[in-house]
Formats: sequence, C-alpha cells, structure tokens
Amino acid sequence: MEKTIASISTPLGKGAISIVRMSGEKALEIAFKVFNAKKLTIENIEPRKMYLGNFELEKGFFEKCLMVYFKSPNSYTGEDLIEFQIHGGILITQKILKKCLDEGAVLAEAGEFSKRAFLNGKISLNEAESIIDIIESESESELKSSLTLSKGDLSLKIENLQNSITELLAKIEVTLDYPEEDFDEDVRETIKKEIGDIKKQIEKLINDSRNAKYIKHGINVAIVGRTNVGKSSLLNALLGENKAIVTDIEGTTRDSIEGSFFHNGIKINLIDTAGIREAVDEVEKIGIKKSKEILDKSDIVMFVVDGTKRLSDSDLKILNLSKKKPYICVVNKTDKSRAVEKLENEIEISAVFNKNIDELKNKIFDIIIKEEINFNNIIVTNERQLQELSNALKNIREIENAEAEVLEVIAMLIKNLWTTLGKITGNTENENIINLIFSKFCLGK
Ligand SMILES: Nc1nc2c(ncn2[C@@H]2O[C@H](COP(=O)(O)OP(=O)(O)OP(=O)(O)O)[C@@H](O)[C@H]2O)c(=O)[nH]1
Ligand SMILES: [Mg+2]
Repeated sequence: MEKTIASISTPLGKGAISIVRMSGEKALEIAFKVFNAKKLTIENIEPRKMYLGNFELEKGFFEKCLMVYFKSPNSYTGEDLIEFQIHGGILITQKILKKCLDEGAVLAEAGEFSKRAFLNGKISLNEAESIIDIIESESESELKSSLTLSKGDLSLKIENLQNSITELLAKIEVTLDYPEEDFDEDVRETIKKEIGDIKKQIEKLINDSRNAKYIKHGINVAIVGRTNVGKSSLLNALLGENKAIVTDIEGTTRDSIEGSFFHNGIKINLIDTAGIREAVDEVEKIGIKKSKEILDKSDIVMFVVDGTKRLSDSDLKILNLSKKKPYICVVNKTDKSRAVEKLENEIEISAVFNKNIDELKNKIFDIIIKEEINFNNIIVTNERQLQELSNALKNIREIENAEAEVLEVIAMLIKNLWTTLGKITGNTENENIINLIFSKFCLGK
C-alpha cells in the first residue's frame, strides 16, 4: 500500500490562506482524527464540498479551518485527497501539517503529488515535469517578488528612522542654542527614549530577516564534543536512522557527516563532527581547528558530553568555543548514573534509548524561532544591508555608553548612526540638512 502523504501546498508565509494537502488511502481516516464539523462523518461526507470545522491542534486547542474531500479517482493524484484551507499564520499551518504527520501521514517529497498523478494516469510525464518546474519556479519567484515588494517598505522604514534621528539632532541643537536654560536633563531623557525605540525597531528588522532565512535554508546545527561522547549516536537518534557509524572506539567519525530532518515544518541541518581527542596534543589541535570551522558556519551548537564522566580540559575548551554561538549542552548517556557537573543550558538525554530527543528538537527550534514568523514583515535579504543594520546596533551601543559625555559628543555619535542607516538605502539626500544642523554645533571649534 502506498503511504499517505501530506505537505503544505502553498508557498510558506505568503498570502492570507494556506493549504495543507493529504493524499492516499488513509487521507480521509486521518482527516477525521483531527477535524470535526457538525454532524459530519466519514459515511456522510460528500466529495468536492467545503466543510467549515475545527482542527484539533493539541488536546483541547482548536483552530477553525475548511476541509474539502476529493474521492479517488476524481482527484488531482487519483487517490483519496484532502485539502485543509487555513486562515492562520505560518506556525498554525505547520502545526496542522505536523498533526497530520503525527496521525500517520508522511511528509511528501518535492513533486510527489504530481508523481502520483502521473503514476495513476491522471497526467502525462511531460505534464508532470512541467508542473514540477512551475511549482519550483513559482514558489521561488513568489518568494522573490514578496521580497522585492518589501524592499520598498525597507526604504520607507529606514527613511522614517533617519527622520526621527534628524528630529532628535534638531532638539539637541536647540538645547545647545540656549545653554542658559536647563534643557540638558530633558534632552538626555529624550535621547535615551528615542534611541531605545530605534534600537528595538532595528533589532526587529534583523530578527525577522534571520527567521526568513531559516524558513528558506533551514537551521544549521553543529554537533561537537570529545570522542566517544555519543555525537554520532545523537545524530542518528535525531534523524531516526542509522546514518553515522557508532562504535566504542575513539575517533570513529573521521570526517563530518551531515543529515537533515524537519521539525515544525522547518528544516534542521545537522553536522556531526569528528570528536576531539583527549591529551594527544597535535591531534587535539587539529580536531579543535576543524570543529571551529564547522562551528563558524552553524547557527546553533550542540556541545555533547558523556554524562558518566567529569568534565575534562578538552571538554572545557570545546565548551568555550561553543559559547560563540547560541549553544545547548547535551548531557548524554543519562541512562547510566551521572557524574558530570551541572552545566548551563543543559538537557539530559540518552541517544541510545531515545530519551528527551523530542525535547531537544523543540529546544533547537525555540532558540532560533523565538516568535511567530510573518512574511508580511519587512525582510532584509541582502547580506550587506544586514551588516549595516548590525553596524547601526554598534553605533547605538556607543551612544548608550556615552551617556555621561557632553551633548556634542553624543550628537556626533547619533550622526554616525544616521549615516550608517543611510548606507542601507543609499539615501544621503538629507545629508545637507544634517550637515546644516551639525554646523551649528561647537564641534571642532
Ligand atoms: N549507555 C549509553 N551509551 C551510549 C549512548 N550514546 C552513545 N553511547 C555509546 O558511546 C559509544 C560512542 O558513541 P558514538 O556515537 O560513536 O560517539 P562519537 O561521539 O560519535 O565518537 P567519535 O566519532 O569517536 O568522536 C558507543 O559505544 C555508543 O553505543 C547513550 O545514550 N547511552
Ligand atoms: Mg562519531
């Protein structure tokens, strides 16, 4: 029997409606496990009719959605097919997909619906191929066009930020014009508030943009640690297959091994590294260098330790390296009694006995995807622009650190912030105004 497949059929994050589709013999049965509509039963449901009902996301938690049933052979794939139309955000859509998967469907591979349509004689091979092409190019281009759209928004956003800064500079200027008045305290308060506001907005831009990147490319997770702590066993446990060789011989994994899985609809790319050896100096150095390289490319690090042993010097070295990134300390082998010290951000697991593996998956997801992803947010995809946004945050930190300085110095730092933001859009139109305001400051006199 062919498996029942499911997937999100609309491009992630675009538009107000998204569709989760299921195809296969069990589609209807699975649908009725998760969806209820008044008086609707598996016996009385009519094909091609839309039903409004409740989708049970978790026990007791419902989301309203629409369901349509296409009866085999009169469906796109030729099999029994169910479509859920969802008016929620991306996380809701992912939860609905996950629930279908939990109830027995498997995640469809790219183009698998069309492949089944072809196998069931619904479309020709040519058609299947061109559909797959279109699907691929469409979702790519839709994503791209949504990104272009948001580019206009970005310019506007940056312009607004720059305008707030110009106003702020003007306020400081007034204070300097009337030194006899006691405006100083007031203006310092205003600076603090306004700069705080701007900081929040820039941080949000950076965050939203990172999240968008994760949806497209997945989250890269490095697995690092000493030899024999169970890194490869952990990779296998997370993937649910025996991809990497596991032995009790130190140094089993020579080269890094990669594998991916989906969690809540987001792809998680794992990189299992060769373990770092204890005490063998030269070899240890090479291992550390290699792990460093992999670490640099990852978004999160899982630092794995053998829970039955106390921390060694090598462990501490690797832990220090891991701290460069968001990291999780994975205490493995907790099926045996624990000897290792308490660690920060730790989770106790057993790779061999599959203990806490789902909790670990959730942890990885939660660290990166902190809030609901919304593609209607402004998204910055250009690396250079993202870099300038980080630079703007640096400028802000300098302003915050200069709290005790004279206003002229603070104003100069605020001007730097204005210029950095201008680099994002190339907007230097107002530079003259800024310079005009600035010329009135006593700087350099
Ligand atoms: N009891 C117990 N043993 C484990 C667990 N995880 C791994 N092991 C054992 O630890 C040994 C090393 O496991 P690997 O997964 O190869 O360790 P590694 O960190 O990849 O080792 P290298 O590739 O050599 O760096 C094997 O004998 C595993 O069976 C666990 O959760 N509990
Ligand atoms: Mg290994």
